[in-house]
Amino acid sequence: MTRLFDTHSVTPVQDLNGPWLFRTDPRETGKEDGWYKGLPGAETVIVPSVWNTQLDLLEYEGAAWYQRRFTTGGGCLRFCFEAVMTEAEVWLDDTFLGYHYGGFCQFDLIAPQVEAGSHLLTVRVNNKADEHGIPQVRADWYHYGGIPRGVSVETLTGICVLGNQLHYSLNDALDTADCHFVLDVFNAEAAECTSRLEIALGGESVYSGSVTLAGGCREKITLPHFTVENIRLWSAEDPQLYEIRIRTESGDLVDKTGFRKVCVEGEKLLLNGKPVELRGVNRHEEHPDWGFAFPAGLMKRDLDIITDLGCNTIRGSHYPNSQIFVDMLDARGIYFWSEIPIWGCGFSKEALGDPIVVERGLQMHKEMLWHYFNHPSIILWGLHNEILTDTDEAIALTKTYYDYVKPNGGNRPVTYATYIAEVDRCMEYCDIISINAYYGWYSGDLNTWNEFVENFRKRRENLGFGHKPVIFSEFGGAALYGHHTFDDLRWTEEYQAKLLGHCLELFHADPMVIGFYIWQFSDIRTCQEMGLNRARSYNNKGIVNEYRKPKLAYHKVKQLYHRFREEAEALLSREY
Ligand code: ADA
Repeated sequence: MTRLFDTHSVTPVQDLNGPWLFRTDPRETGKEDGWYKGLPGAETVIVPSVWNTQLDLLEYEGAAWYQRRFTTGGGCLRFCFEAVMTEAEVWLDDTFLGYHYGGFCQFDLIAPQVEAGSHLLTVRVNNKADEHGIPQVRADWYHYGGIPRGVSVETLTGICVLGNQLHYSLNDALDTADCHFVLDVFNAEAAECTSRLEIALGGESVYSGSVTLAGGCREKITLPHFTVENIRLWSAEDPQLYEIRIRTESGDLVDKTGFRKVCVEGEKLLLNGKPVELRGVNRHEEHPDWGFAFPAGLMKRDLDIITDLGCNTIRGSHYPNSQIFVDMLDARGIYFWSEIPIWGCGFSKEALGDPIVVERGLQMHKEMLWHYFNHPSIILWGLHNEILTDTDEAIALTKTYYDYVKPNGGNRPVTYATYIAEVDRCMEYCDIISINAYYGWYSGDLNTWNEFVENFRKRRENLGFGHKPVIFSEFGGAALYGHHTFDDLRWTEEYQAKLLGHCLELFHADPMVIGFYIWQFSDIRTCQEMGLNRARSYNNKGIVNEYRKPKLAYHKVKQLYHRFREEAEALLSREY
């Protein structure tokens, strides 16, 4: 697993990144022709990568195969895929190992008894959005296909811990936490096995016991509660992290977490008891040269830019981001909104009611919550984005997701982004109302914004949700990098800066609004289906272009975000 720290020092892990054989399968004959036994006419590519940045495959959507040899000392092997876009079918030699749907979450497949020697690992990938797909065919980003995040294989023996969640609740003084672990445990042996289990948190032993499991059994277990005192709180100003070290007799797992309390109270978002104004950007984990295979070095640079801008938060629009990216946010103290790729306009009413779609989305929420639970930087879970929230189908879907995410999300507020706030019927199922609106771009002008905010304030009261804080989760307009004017013409850098400046001043002055996420950090490639409003087939609403060169709006936002931060600090020092 590609993290900011080593996840194992005992369990043997082999990196499977690097050269793989690759070929497309436009006629989908590969399975029939047994390509998992050997890939005819293949070229060598480097994994992680996506194929839609390759010159000859820029627009290819469909099936493709990846294959590589590796050598093992034998035993029980766990193949870990950090992300495969979008569907993955995996073979080890000619044995089918398993299937995974959904492009942005990690998954693993276990082969219990593998002989020592050389083996063939094959992945058939399909990035063609099907009719029950998440995302749907029409999405405002490019459906890159490939293996954009890392692959590794672990050799497991005896009892192993494959994952963990540290659940906690802090006392009122925020200095003591009542904690317990939930572990994903597995017995790699064919016969029943018992192992000692030791856990240290922040260098202190917090659990010492044993686990017994039947042969080949994998299950989630909940360990007894324990108390941690003298908590070093995680916050944006002082992002204190605790290392988690889990040991069995034959394996280990290392993770990190942080303690902080995030909650909504009386129209405010409180972080460790203090009100926070979210000053953010929406960011796609995307780059024209790399697609979704976003290099970690560039993630760091994006964060340097975003920090320079004065942001304290990022919305991971519109899918779970790489674990290493969220590790960086934990380490730097930047708040994160994490969501799944249920992206608006593509979803008809029928699709929202389609049991396969509902189930796929629920599964994505389960995977996101399981794998990202320990990150202190994640302060908000997003259920979906811009769906038809005025329909019965959307109400049912939102309720299903809220009912799962709220109790299982580690005491975090839950939200979703609506684009029809005037008629939305799902607001019961969120703790914070998040609104996307594009006045001054797709419709209306700057003044429309002021009317809209006033009207929504009344609607919020009338609905009985006057206590729910509001985030403006998207707003903005496109500017072509380098396009300037003397007038307020759309598509110019001047107009974009003016529009964002207007919105930010309006939101910042409004007590109902606790945060704002500009659409968007950088220009991104999008699909042709998005039509003529997407010059260059890019969404050009970035305040930096796709190569991270700043537009005028960048400087405008920077000036405002730094001023807002100073004002917030001055207010806090008076109140606390
Ligand atoms: C929506 C959507 C974004 C983007 C934006 C736009 O709000 O959530 O992904 O498509 O509109 O640029 O129009």
